[in-house]
Amino acid sequence: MTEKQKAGNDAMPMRTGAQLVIEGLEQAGCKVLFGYPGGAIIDVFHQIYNSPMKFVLPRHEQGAAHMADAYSRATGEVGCCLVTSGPGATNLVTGLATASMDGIPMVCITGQVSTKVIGTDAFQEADVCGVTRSVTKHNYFVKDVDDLPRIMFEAFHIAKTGKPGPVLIDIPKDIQLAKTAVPFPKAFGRPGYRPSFEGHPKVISRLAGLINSANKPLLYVGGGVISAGASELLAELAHKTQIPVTTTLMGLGAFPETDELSLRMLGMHGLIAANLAVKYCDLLISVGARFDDRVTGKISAFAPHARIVHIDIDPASIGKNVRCDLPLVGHIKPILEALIPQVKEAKHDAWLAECEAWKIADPFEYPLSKKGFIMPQYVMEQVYEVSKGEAIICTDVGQNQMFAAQFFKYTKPRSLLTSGGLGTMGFGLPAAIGAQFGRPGELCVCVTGDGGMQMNAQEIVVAVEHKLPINVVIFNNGTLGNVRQWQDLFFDKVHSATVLTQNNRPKNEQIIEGEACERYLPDFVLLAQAHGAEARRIYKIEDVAPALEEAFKSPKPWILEFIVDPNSNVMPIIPAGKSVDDTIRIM
Ligand SMILES: Cc1ncc(C[n+]2csc(CCOP(=O)(O)OP(=O)(O)O)c2C)c(N)n1
Repeated sequence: MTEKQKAGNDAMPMRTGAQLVIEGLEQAGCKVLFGYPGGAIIDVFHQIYNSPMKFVLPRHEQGAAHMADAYSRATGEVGCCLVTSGPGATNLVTGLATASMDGIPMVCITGQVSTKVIGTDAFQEADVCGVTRSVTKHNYFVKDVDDLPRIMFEAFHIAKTGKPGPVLIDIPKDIQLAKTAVPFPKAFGRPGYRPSFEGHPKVISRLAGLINSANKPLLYVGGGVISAGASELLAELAHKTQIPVTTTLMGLGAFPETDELSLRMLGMHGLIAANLAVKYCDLLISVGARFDDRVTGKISAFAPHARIVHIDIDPASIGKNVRCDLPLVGHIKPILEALIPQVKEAKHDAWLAECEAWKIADPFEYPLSKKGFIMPQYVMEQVYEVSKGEAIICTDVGQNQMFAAQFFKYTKPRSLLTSGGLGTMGFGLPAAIGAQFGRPGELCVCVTGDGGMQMNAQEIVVAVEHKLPINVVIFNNGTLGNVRQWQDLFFDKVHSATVLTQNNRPKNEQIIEGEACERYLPDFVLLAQAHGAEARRIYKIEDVAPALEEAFKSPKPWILEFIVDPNSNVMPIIPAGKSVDDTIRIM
């Protein structure tokens, strides 16, 4: 039976492709749609007008992608966006790559020029499927309107099952105008796509045996635990077996950092205790993490005494970077449900005492500013204190991201939204907006740098338009701090292209003595006010907490620009490709 015959049986009314896009989004449960219009998608936008979905107009398609991505990270639902052909679609690329690297489910719809002019270099034509192939989990080019109901349905299924990721649907204009009576399918019908769900029972039993006989076991937890909704089960496993837990940047919040078993974040800027635990453990159980280079450093020195177990939904990630003694492919939830009854209650007192001693010896710490500046780490500690640890922290990329990871203790999943894999500067502000749409009423804080803030600053107005009470904390250190730090450490202190300003500080304050007076940064307070947001610049340590208190209480969007020590560094650091033995501590 053809699709058209099926349609006849179900007696569906004729609908245009444009109507089907909106219907498909609604049926899939999309509540907030982020997008930007244009000629090749105008027919779909015409249909939005009467839809119950909330539509948000970011001021750049990159903003739309990050908002939809963060909406998904904050809620666990699929993030959706809708843009036009050509530049509208190519502007999505960074957002798609960001979501793809971190396994975030999204459905993005792009308009395309009409099928009859494809390949003629028509106005605003771009090979969007070609361009986005490697940064999406899957993409579709719709050639026949009859296929559209199935494609809309499948896209959501593919985005959120297996290892989640972004799916793109490219729809030519004539297909948006064409009509069909084909109904939406009721079930997914592609036999070739069957991500494994239950882990293999024999492998789960072998893992239980390894856990029961280990002396120095360690749980190494990634963002997969959060996307699987398996945090509670993970805590149950850790508590029953008394296994310490370290998380990746993406895994922060999967296990409470306030728990005695927590060794907090591992890796390049992780807690030394976590990296030492990896070095000395005899069983490393990776749950939903992918052994990326920021975690492993020198691979030959990574967990040298341990059997390595890798639990992941994505078979392609097993053994990709690091040898694996026991692979366990499947959804983390059913795997942990099957594993927990098979493991014995244990104590590991000596091992935990060893870990505790490392924690006490080397906590995350920072020096006081030599010139009396505010330290960015102090601001982050105050964000934690003033919010009482109850906030959704959305970061940019750079030192600010690492300070947010080190000086805020994450206790709940989906409380740190950050671009872990791609490391996308400009993610923080649109992410805070997307997250606030997903979780209205919760305190939402964007932590960013003076460089990253300039990458998507146009989105401030979206927070103003929608009266979102987001708070933006800018660390103004006058440099692209993270790169400047590497230049200081590894490039003879030559600050090539990393200095944004020499002085953003009041002339009458002692702390600027001897500094030049040029400013190549916007005045962030004026910039925020120009967009209609509340804003304030903070120079003094004693003003940090009151400024945060005022902003956090306010129902309006607030931009706080903290003038921080230009020389502050993220410590400790394991230089790229090195091991914990090469850790550099305080500088
Ligand atoms: C889009 C993008 N371009 C370049 C980089 C490389 N990069 C990583 S951190 C960094 C500096 C960030 O500076 P800033 O936003 O001021 O934050 P800070 O490190 O000072 O906290 C740069 C340029 C990146 N991560 N993303």
